[in-house]
Amino acid sequence: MSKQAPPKRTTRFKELLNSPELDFLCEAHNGITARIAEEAGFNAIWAGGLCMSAQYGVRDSNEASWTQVLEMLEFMADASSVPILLDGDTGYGNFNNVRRLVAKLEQRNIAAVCIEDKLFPKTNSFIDGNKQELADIDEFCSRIKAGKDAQQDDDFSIITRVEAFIAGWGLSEAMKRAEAYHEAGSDGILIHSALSNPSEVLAFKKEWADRSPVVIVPTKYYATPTDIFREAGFSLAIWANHLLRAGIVAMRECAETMYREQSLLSMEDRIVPVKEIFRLQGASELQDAEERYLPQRGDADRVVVLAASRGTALGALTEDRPKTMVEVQGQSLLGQIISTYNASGIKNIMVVRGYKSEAINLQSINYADNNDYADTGELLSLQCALAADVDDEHNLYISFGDVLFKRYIIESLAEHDEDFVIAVDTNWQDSVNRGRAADYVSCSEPYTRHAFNSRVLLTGAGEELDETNVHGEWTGIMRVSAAAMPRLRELVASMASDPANKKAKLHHLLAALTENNENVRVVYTTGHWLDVDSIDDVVAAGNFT
Ligand code: SPV
Ligand code: MG
Repeated sequence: MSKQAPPKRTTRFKELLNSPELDFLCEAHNGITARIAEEAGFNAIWAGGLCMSAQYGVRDSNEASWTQVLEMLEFMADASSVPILLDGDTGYGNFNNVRRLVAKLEQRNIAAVCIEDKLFPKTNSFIDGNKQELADIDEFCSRIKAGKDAQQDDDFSIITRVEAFIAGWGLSEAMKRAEAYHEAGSDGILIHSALSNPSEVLAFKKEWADRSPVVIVPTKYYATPTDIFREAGFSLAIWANHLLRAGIVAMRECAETMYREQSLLSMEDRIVPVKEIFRLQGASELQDAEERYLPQRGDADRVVVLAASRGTALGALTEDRPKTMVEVQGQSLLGQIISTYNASGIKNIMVVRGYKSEAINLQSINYADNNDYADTGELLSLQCALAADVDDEHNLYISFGDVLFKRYIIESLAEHDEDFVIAVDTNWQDSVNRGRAADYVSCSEPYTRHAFNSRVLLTGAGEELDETNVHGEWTGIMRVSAAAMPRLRELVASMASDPANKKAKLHHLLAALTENNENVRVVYTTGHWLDVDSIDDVVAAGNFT
């Protein structure tokens, strides 16, 4: 079924104007106030000249050009979906200016315009109103006719504003003018008054009866009960400047408080959070669109770096800091690991701390603490991270805090969009020759040139694998797809619940994955990484560039 488009804004405004019920327009003067007015429930917006000029910091005397007004209207129409009635002042000139104005308003999705029977440049009605000169009736009628002739959309409305009372004239002048404007094609009369009671507008409405809809702006006679307007049969009441006036109170109080207190503290609970600004701007729509349209890059990936252990073999170097904070070439191992991930576009990093956790204090990364680090192994540290902030919506890289590697390794893992991918060094004999503990692995195929193209899978892992079965040494770097995260989480939890696994290492996890029939894809590399286990390794790390 095709979605039915809502009626046009021009049509909705015309209906509001012509309906027998009293309806209300709220002032707005920019995009965000238009949205606030609409969210409050108003069915239409008054783009008032007073407030639009004030938000530009100028007077309501046509100091802002009409194209500057138009520019702001475009933002208001984009930020809202209700009809907007522009306060078009005098029409910014003669008949010719009005017809161009109407054409431009239609292009900007503005539903209606109100023009007042004064001369350009106008002055606000509440500044020496009775000194203001009214337009010649015939000349003003030519503005109305030209505007009506210019409109392309039959439902666009032109309201004409009678300023006779403002300028000190009586009811008969107001009636004479309203009659002429009605005759010229006006869709409704806005009868304005500067009195603090509604006597003028009520007298006019009584005399005018229902010849056409009548609109009022009760700024000065604000104390009049709304039912009086309703009973008199007015069509629309405009609350013409109240968002701006409310904003001035709030902004002034905020500015004065911050200035006086030289602190933000006491204001924070009295203002909206920044995320409310984002909501009003529609930020979430952009985030959704980014997911739809932008290629999903590494910034959607996350990293857990396991760095809870001390690294006793490094002796005095780790007396006051864990191994991961030992500096090589002026930067800690952890700092170098983070830089490598960052260089691949991955910035969402969590470090699991344990020994001397306070010494790991790098900025802009998340932390999980394994307080039982002395009695637990890598598997339980990983579980700490999974229980903390690591979600199941991103791919996850797992790294050790003492393994340096080249960006190339991350990128080669990222090329394989399988659930589990590990980087395996073909040069495993080196560790055997040096008699060091290493995470040996056996694979479905040994490394050959041919294996470069085939899908090699992990078949076993451990420190004690039979040499005849060994095909490589795991670098400690692993990538888990977002889809596989719930399975990883479940496996880690079930292993961790067995007290026998308290000190389990990640090669135990690799072995368990294969036993669970998970396909763990092996990417063979040669070199490009360094496991810092001894003082010699620290020296070697100094040459690792
Ligand atoms: C406006 O809001 O700009 C108006 C109404 O024209 S008044 O300020 O009362 O003239
Ligand atoms: Mg105005």
